Amino acid sequence: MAVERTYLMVKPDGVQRGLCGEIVSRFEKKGLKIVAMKMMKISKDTAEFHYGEHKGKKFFDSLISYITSGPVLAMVLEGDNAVAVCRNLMGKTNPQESAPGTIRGDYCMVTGVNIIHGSDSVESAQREISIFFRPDELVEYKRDSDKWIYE
Ligand code: D4T
Repeated sequence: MAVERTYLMVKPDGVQRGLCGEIVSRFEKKGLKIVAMKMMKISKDTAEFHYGEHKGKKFFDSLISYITSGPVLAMVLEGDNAVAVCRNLMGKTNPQESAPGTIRGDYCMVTGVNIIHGSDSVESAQREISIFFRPDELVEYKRDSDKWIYE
């Protein structure tokens, strides 16, 4: 097993549309373990740092105003190969290319308002978790159902 942690965030459109429960439920039902979760409003500085790799691109300003436009639901999920598993559950960045059955495939229409963020590598996950959570907010616990989820 390659147990990983990944950073997921229901974006402001998902919160406003009342889809937090539905989205969290999909990850839970799949078998991912919730290690941390909180509602927060992201400051402009933090948003620009988080999305630093996109600075200078034409969509950067609208991306920052969108992600800071309302509260987000931030979470850390853990599981075998969690980064890739969560990206698969989310679907492609462009919701019109996301497969039905994925979160973006089922719940949104355009890239600029695409409902959820998820880390794209283990390195990004470590960076993003440290931006949004203090170490003491990550909860260590044994989950009894793991023996029914993993061989
Ligand atoms: P995030 O980071 O939000 O999970 O999205 P992805 O990992 O799936 O995609 P990304 O980093 O390439 O893009 C980050 C963010 O920018 C928005 N975006 C992206 C946009 O508004 N227009 C665009 O052309 C692209 C490529 C959507 C997600």
